[in-house]
Amino acid sequence: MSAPLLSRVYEGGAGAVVTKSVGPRPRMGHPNPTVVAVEGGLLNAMGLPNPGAGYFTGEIERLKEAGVPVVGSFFGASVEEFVEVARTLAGVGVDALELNCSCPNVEEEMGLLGSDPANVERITGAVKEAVNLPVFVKLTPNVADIVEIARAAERGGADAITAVNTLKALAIDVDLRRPVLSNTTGGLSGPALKPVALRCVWEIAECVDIPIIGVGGVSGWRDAVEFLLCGASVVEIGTAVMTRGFEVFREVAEGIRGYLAQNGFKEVREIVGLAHEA
Ligand code: RRO
Repeated sequence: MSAPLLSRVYEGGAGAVVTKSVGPRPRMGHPNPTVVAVEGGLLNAMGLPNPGAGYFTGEIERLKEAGVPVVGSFFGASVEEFVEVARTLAGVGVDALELNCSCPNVEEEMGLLGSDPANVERITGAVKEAVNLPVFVKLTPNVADIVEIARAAERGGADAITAVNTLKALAIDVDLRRPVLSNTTGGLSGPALKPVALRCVWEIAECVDIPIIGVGGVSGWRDAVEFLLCGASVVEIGTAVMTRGFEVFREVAEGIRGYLAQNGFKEVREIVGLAHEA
């Protein structure tokens, strides 16, 4: 997303914006079709298209000039690449970094770095050492035990866990008798992902002490409150921007405020994790 689009997210009521993930070099991404609507959400196999961190810095500078809090999402294929991109983004003043080791659409090229706890700990540790910024580690739900990965990120020094990236999935075209996406599989986002994401946040909240950023199928304030009650301190919204427009951020923020007031709470933090209490 470009600076003008991300500015509209901020003007729509978001507290901060998260960029599309950038890597060390420009990438075309996968050939079309890369996105398809499915029941309950979207399947994407974008394949990490991005202009490269060097080019993207201009977009971040424009956002910072406009006073927008920016979380720079980034990826690499090795520890060295993660560190290189983190340094580049830190150099142009992002407020925090989201370390994306969980894209489901580039496994053949990069493997799924985020499904190996040792990798996650090593990459997180190296990035934390290289930059003086909060680092959020975004996890994949495509693992048997997400808690093991969350613990590894915490050991590596992560300041928060972002849970979760998309769920690996497939759509078939019955007329073509082929998978719809050129990449065959894609990542499922939107309402269909929400129960999986909530379960992940729930499990992580029981086992780690750092804050959790909930993401996956938030399209209204009730969804956001569900994530907060499960243990998330903040939520991110992605797919709902396509269905609800940029106003979704203000609607969700106002809805949370209304829920707190009606139920006698003053601050969001009072309801974080409340569903775990007996
Ligand atoms: O670009 C993508 O294919 C992509 C990424 Br980087 C990601 O983190 N999650 C996703 O569903 N798609």
